[in-house]
Amino acid sequence: MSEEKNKNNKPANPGPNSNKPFKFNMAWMYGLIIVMLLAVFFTNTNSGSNKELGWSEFQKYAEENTFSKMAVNLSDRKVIATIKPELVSAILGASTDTFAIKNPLKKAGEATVTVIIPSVDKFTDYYNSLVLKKEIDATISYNEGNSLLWTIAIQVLPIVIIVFIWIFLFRRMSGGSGGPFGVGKTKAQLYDKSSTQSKKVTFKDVAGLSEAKQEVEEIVDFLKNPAKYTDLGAKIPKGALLVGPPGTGKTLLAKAVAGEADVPFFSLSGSDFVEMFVGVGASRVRDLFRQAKEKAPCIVFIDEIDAVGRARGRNPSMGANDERENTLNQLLTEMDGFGSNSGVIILAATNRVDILDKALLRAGRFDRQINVDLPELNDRKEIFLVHLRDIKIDESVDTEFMARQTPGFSGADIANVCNEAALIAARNGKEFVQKDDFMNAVDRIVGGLEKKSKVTTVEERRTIAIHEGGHATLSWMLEYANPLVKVTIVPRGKALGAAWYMPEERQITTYQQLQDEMCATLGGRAAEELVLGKISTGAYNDLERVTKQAYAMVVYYGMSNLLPNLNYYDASGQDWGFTKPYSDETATLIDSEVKRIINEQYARAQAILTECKIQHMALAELLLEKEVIYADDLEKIFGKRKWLSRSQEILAQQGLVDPEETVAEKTEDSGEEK
Ligand code: NHX
Ligand code: ZN
Repeated sequence: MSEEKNKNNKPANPGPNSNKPFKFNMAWMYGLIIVMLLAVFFTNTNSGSNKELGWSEFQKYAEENTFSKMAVNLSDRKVIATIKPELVSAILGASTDTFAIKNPLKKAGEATVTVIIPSVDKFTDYYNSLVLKKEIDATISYNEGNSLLWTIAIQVLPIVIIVFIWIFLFRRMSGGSGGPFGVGKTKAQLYDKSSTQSKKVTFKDVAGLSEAKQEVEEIVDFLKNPAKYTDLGAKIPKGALLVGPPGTGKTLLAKAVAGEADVPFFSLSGSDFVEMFVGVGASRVRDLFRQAKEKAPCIVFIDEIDAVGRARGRNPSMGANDERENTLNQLLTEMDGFGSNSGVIILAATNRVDILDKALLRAGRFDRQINVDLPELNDRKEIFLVHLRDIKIDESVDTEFMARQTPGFSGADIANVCNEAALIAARNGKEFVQKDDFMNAVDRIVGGLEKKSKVTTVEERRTIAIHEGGHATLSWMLEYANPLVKVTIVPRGKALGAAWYMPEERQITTYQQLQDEMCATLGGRAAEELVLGKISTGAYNDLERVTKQAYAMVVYYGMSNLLPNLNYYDASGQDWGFTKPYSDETATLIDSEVKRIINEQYARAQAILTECKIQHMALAELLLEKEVIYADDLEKIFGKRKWLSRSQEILAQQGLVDPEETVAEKTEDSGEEK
């Protein structure tokens, strides 16, 4: 299949094998299989449709003068007797004609039976006595029994054929660049002017990513007028690495480069190099670069390059990744191998630069890294505008507001939100997609499907309300905790209830912020213990998050007093296995520090909850009654927040809390929404 594609792409360059007279391909394979099947079929029918008779049964027939010929097979004590045509149906129970059809190798009107005889001598005696006694007119013939030879041949032939094919495949694999069925050919997809690409992507289709776009525009300029750079003695870069989390538009950016530069564009994924055969990956790399050089100037885009580019193992005895390492070595050589002015620019995308082999990143290979980050507020607004182009919306939809509601969303997530909102609106039979469809879509994507019908007992509901009330109380009382948006005890996805926060979009986090966040996360479990005196399994997700955070604080951020300013991050992306970068004593210390941090925050959570017991219980009651409550309901219970400053400011700024608005109005509002 891939062979055909390649041919379509480059009719000027037939493969290296096409001028050989004998071309091994699928047709040959099918031919061989059919021949073998036929052989098996005929050998089977030959013996299968012959009736086999027992010795005494045969004697009975022979004495009735049934046979016209008897052929004695000397080697395997067998006689093949030909029945007189007029008696066939009596013995075989079928007319000669149908028998002849069944066995096309036999002449019409000729039917045989086979019999195993005690021995050739005995049979000869018996025949002679029959000829003497009764008047039978069967002729007898002896043959050397080529049937034995034939059987051997049948048994040996397939093996010979298999060996033949095996040798053939091996020769092709080690020798030519093709390999059997094009295994060693690159799987790269080529897009160029001739290929009927439905829609060309340009920079206009890429929303946000202004810095990355700028970098990439330079590459386009290299391709369009290389002379401008080479005249000054500059070398054209060989490759650029697009780095960023999934869904941020790395592939889109690469496509836009190709669209703008108007040059051929090879697109493939790092995993396309990987195959179970030895040497195939390297061979594919070679083939890719050969094709690219023919098409130069052009762009080669390798998506998910970490599949091949992962750092080579440190202990060679492992040997498990040999094949991938060969592929990587070939890639490294090829990138160095072609002159820098050959006009092949390699773009690669990955979300994990830290695990890539350092040799790949050195200057002369991927000499520039372009960061494609998660979109910030203004970028998200632009992305929303792009995706809303095809959606019928009414004036209630405010992109500014939605961009604020979706911190941490990638471009792909936003596309998903828009689509989901349209689906929700359509489900409700609306003519236009409205603001609350978008809000529901965001909730849906963050939290999963709402499950109003989930059966919960009264007691469970009380536990859930107290748990969520604990989170809410703490995040209200803690200065640096994320501002609360709403609290709900309606099950959604895996969760039975949730407190929704609006995370600040900050670049760095302080120790105090981490502490307060952990304290608020532990608030659910602490509330259960304080109020109910029983704890439940439900908090495991909270505990998991807190434990990971505390571990990161100790091991990555150097934030513990006993292990200050230390970082044990391992960049290779492999598990430490037996070789942790710290001693056993340090491991014990890490464990105890993690425990200490969590215990401190848990105690703090309990202290605050005891202090605010009245408000907490009021909150739980309100939750049980209304199921969903918003930030301003909390304000009614707690009064104005002590540190309005930070969090409330953000909420007001994001339009979630309007300080002017009266409480009564807002309550109506939220009642409407649910
Ligand atoms: C269970 N679910 O697994 C039941 C059905 C303690 C009132 N047996 O902490 O819903 O126990 O503050 C993402 C988000 C699993 C993934 C939440 C995976 C929750 C959630 C377990 C509330 N809110 N726990 C919480 C909860 C549960 C769970 C999750 C997840 C509960 C708690 C889930
Ligand atoms: Zn919780």
